[in-house]
Amino acid sequence: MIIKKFVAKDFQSALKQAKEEMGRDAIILHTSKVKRGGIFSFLFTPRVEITVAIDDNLRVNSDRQRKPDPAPAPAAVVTPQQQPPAEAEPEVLALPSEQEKELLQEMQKMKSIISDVKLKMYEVELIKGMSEEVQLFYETLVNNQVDKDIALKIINSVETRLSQENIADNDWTRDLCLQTLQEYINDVKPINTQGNKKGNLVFMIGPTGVGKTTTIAKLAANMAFSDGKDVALITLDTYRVSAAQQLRTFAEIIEIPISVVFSPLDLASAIEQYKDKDIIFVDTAGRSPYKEEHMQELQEYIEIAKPDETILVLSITTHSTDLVNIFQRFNNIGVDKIIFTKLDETCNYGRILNTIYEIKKPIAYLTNGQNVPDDIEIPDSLQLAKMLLREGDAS
Ligand SMILES: Nc1nc2c(ncn2[C@@H]2O[C@H](COP(=O)(O)OP(=O)(O)OP(=O)(O)O)[C@@H](O)[C@H]2O)c(=O)[nH]1
Ligand SMILES: [Mg+2]
Repeated sequence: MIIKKFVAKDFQSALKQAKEEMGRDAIILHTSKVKRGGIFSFLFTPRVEITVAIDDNLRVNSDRQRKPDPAPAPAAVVTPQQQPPAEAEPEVLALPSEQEKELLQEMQKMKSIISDVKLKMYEVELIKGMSEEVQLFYETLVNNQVDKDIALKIINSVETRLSQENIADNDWTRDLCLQTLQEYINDVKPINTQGNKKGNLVFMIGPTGVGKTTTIAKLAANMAFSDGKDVALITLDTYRVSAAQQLRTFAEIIEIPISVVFSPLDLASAIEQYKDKDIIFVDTAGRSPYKEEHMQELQEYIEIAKPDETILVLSITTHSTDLVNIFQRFNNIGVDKIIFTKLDETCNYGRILNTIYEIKKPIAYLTNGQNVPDDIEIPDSLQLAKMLLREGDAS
């Protein structure tokens, strides 16, 4: 950040000097009138002082863009009495870093306010010509926490199709809305249990408490009982005694084998032991995506195991931007599919759309309650679209 003061006879001249010196992106921090001191001060009209700041990076850019200075104007002839006081050299001030930080924060706030206003103007401009039905549809999406820019894209596409087909029918509009929404959320890929391949290895990863272990229990029970598959479990969650015990007790009840693994080497031999099973679920300890050592450890296990599928479990109770951030961290290890859990705890299904729109990964399952094995389903894109229009729920 560079901060300078400019003094001139009036505001316009001071501003002109500042823009020439600092570039067009400079921001005025302060304006004041200054008087010369001394016994003859009454002879001089007050001058204007402006304090101007610019981000160093912006300055470099605007310096590059700036055209060469025009040739100086011929000097006016002045008598000694009219001689203005000598222009002070622009003074470079070093602000204390705390003040600088506050200033930057203020500038960032202003930037975000400006971009909100721009989005609002775009929003108003775009939807004002649309039919009432489509506007209502937009409001429903936004109330359902669909990000405004995504909702605008969707209604724009609905409106274009409506005008192409030239039909102003309410049912038709609704169907077109559902159809358009479905196109955004139609990538659904449950775990592949078809075919004769044995030893299908599925890793379940994700932050703490999102429902990884519960989801594995639901899937293992359904696959063993409803689909007649041969299932085995491996747990890497040895951090809490209760965690491994939770899955071990469950495995004993439904009579499927389980191994508790303490090292990457143990994992390799557990996988070898279960290579003839149809499917092997690996439960991992909830890990903070922001702790490098947690991610490295998980990566080590994944490199050894080379899973067929790595599924990231995300709770829909988490905010959309956090969901995307969490995905990005775990995706450094490699994520194939997503399971969204806890749909029973919110009606703001918009987070599913926001996340999928950003990360572009298939959804494997949705879970909507604590009951094992019932509260899990393969998503149906029409049902999801209806949920986004608040015409249905997750149960
Ligand atoms: N309401 C609701 N609760 C759920 C759902 N899935 C799991 N839970 C609950 O969430 C809590 C945590 O579930 P776990 O399966 O232990 O979560 P986890 O991801 O294995 O947790 P860690 O191993 O500690 O990281 C439990 O109380 C579960 O009953 C769901 O779909 N809806
Ligand atoms: Mg767990």
